[in-house]
Amino acid sequence: MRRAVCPGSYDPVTNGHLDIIERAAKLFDEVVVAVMINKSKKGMFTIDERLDMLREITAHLPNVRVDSWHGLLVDYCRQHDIAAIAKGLRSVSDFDYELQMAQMNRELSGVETLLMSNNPAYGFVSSSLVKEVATYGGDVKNLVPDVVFERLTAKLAERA
Ligand code: COD
Repeated sequence: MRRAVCPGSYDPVTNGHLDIIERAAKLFDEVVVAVMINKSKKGMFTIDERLDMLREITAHLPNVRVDSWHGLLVDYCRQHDIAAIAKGLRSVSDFDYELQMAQMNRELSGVETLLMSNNPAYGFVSSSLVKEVATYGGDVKNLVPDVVFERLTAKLAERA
């Protein structure tokens, strides 16, 4: 079975992420969307909230499952017999960092990285910009799945 992982912080998942997940699901028999836990980075959404949103928006993809992991991505790949990491590339600055991580992960474990060109419609979309724009009252409805928009709106209302 050909398995891939789509790793990320997903704080929160955006339409750009979803596009990459859907495309990876067409290429591999099984895709795991892995929320990588970084304890030194306090996110807006808890890990459970991120997982819930990811489960909801990938419910239409039968070969996609959602998980979380604390530690090295390559250790997750080893434990789950995953041979490839699938990611999206938005820009040259993404490329520099993604290439470095791809080479490190290959050196550590032999796991290959597939870098997919992003959908230009979402080239400017990142979780951090979505949060910043929404925090100051900007409209991000078209940039995130509906469930994320609802949760983001509720979270910001709670904080106000
Ligand atoms: N369009 C297309 N792709 C996108 C878009 C978009 N609009 N936005 C994001 N993406 C893709 C990018 O490929 C990105 O890599 C991925 O989605 C996840 O994005 P984020 O922002 O949710 O997550 P990041 O960038 O914080 O994730 C970094 C990781 C958590 C993947 C990385 O730090 C990691 O692997 N950490 C685990 C610890 C580890 O193994 N470290 C050593 C690495 S060599």
